[in-house]
Amino acid sequence: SDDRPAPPSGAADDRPVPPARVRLGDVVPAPERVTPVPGADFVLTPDAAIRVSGDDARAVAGQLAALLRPATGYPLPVTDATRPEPAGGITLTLAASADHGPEGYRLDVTPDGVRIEAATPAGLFHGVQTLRQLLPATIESPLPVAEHWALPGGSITDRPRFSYRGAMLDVARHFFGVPDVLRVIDHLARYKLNHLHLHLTDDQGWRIAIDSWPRLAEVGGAVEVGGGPGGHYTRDDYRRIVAYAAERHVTVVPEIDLPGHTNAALTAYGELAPDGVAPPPYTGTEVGFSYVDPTNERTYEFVADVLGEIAALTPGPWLHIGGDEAFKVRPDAYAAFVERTQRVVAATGKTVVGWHQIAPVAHAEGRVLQWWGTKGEDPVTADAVHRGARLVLSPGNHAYLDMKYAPDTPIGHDWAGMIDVRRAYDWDPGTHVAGVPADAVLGVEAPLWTESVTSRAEVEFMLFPRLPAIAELGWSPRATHDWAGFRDRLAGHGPRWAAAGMAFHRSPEIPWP
Ligand code: TNX
Repeated sequence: SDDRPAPPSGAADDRPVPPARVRLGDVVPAPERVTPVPGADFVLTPDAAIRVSGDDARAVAGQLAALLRPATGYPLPVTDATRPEPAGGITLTLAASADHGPEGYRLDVTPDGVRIEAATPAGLFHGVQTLRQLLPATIESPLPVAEHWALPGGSITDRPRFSYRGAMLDVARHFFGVPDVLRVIDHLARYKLNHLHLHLTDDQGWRIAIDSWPRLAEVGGAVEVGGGPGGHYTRDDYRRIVAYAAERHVTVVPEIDLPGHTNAALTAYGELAPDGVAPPPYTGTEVGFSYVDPTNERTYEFVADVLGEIAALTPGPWLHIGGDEAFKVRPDAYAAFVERTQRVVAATGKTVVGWHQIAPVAHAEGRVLQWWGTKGEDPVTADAVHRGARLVLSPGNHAYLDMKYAPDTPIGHDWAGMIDVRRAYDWDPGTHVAGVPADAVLGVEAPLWTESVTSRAEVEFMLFPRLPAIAELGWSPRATHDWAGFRDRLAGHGPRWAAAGMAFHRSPEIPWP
């Protein structure tokens, strides 16, 4: 499709330089402000260096170099910006005085170079993701490509609309090993998402080692939906995940689902079951049948031990206690259990998060409800918000990445309807739930439940292209919201995903090149 001559990379010759192929406004999620300057393109050449000012910028510069080296084949040394250098490189500047907020940045492309400025490493990192999208799609290739590495001239200033932008991976229904999780973190980082919620426990599997209750992972982790071998993370596995996420400015939100969704735990410790008898392992996909006994003091020892260990392993501020679909627990017993568990979380120093089923119970300082409703109103949740709760929005009929795209999608659910890309994109987190003001909305999260999702390729197929739609709702100012524009910008990402070896759904709504 491109008939412009590509000069040999970096060769100095007299031919007119072809313009950049990507437009400055093609970025996903849409930046706050984009000011193109025609004729001011920059071309990355083999002699380019990445210059840093501010010590904490060095790590981000190293990440940028690692992103650009494979496809360009250029050495891209990271050097100090105070040393005189020939023009023609990329400069990353950390300036605490810069007014871009905790995650924002400014990016300037001129014929002399690219400059990114931010007040924080997270801001610089997000600027680097933008820079990456301004290069030709072949930048995603793991092997060197002969390419004209041009970026479009102009300036971008950018910052997020919401502070919480996330995705959830259910590693309980089907287990996904550490490399798969790290790859999902890479995908979040591309689209400036900053939270990974791990659904670590459910009826079909307990996926994290707990020292004080070793059978949870050993016994409860050894199954999954469909009867496969399951698996679990050791403490070191989990530490690797949270460290890898932190390097990419992603906070891990661990979920231990209580008091329901606990069949796997009960298979390991029958003493926690209402009848004191361990049930058989469960490999089906029904919900709502299991629960830990809320009237047994031993249950609260279990809760305190497990949440204490998870809190100690988790650097982020959140601890998610589930709370959904405990259909067999009477409402008063459920409320007492959740209120006590909220206090256990507070004692660990973390802030409690729960599915919006916990809305009716007493408020706990700072608590966050993850709302997965499918209607625009929910008086019980609105009331909890008026009592102080904040919301993360995961509307089932827009943000659930386990829903099918269309009736012929080979995997996925349909209880919340079909979710094509437009449905994922066309809603406003700021006004979605009646009676919930925008300032009570912490952000958005796209959950991927995995009853029918069994491999890394299937995870990617369900995430792409819908995850970027949710990412844009979380990041971009509402004024940029525009389906036609989004569809066109998103189209250019298909070749990027292909070059990166990612699976994705070729949604017919998107004009893929
Ligand atoms: C409901 S959403 C669930 C999950 C299922 C999901 C399937 C929520 C908090 N609970 O247990 O996996 O539906 O879409």
